Amino acid sequence: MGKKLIGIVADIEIVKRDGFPSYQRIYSNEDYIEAVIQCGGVPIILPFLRDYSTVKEQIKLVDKVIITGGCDVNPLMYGEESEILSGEIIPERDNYDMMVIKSCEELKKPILGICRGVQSLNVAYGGTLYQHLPSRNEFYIQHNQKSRYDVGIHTIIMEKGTKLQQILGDSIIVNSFHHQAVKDLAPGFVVSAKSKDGVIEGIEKLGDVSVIGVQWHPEKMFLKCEQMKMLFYEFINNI
Ligand SMILES: [Mn+2]
Repeated sequence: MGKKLIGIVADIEIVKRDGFPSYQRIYSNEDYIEAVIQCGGVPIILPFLRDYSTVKEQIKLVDKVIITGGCDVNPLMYGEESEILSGEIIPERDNYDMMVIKSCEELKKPILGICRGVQSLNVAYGGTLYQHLPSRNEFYIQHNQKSRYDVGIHTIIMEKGTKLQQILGDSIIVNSFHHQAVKDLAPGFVVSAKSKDGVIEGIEKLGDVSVIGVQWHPEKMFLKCEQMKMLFYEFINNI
């Protein structure tokens, strides 16, 4: 068995520096790539495509897909208007994420959704999001952390019997760089982790093909945290 090919959804950067102002670049953060390499996979960056049949051909080339972090999912996609404190949306990324998820469903390819990735998964399968956690009094924990990216800031508790609990154990300290989160869970999914203020931090799809979403950024912690490394290792090699 050769190494698994892991598609990593790219993101778009609009250049603000001098040289080529407003020039658009497709890129991936290096930590996603490094996590895949160090956990035994072969990373392949997936640029946005606009046409579903082409996306499906693209996804046929990889074994599994990581849907990465990024800007907010367009609230119109779950039936809401953008609230004042909702963030930037990039329609090309929304369209692409949805087509990747549909392709993976049809081709039975596993997905690991990270941060925005878990939100895309939930919306793609019919769930909704909180548009801005600090607007709700019940969410008192710092989910958009002020500390360095590899610093764990809050606890999450795993639900018994979930894949996430098998990999990570009963609880773990995670970093947190999000102001949105899963609100109404998509049909066909279970919650696999929550923070102590009740924010959904992990979800997974019922069924044979592993579709797992996490709200934190394991790729920014895997060098220092063995459990985060195990999450990538198990996703790439075993589930
Ligand atoms: Mn969090």
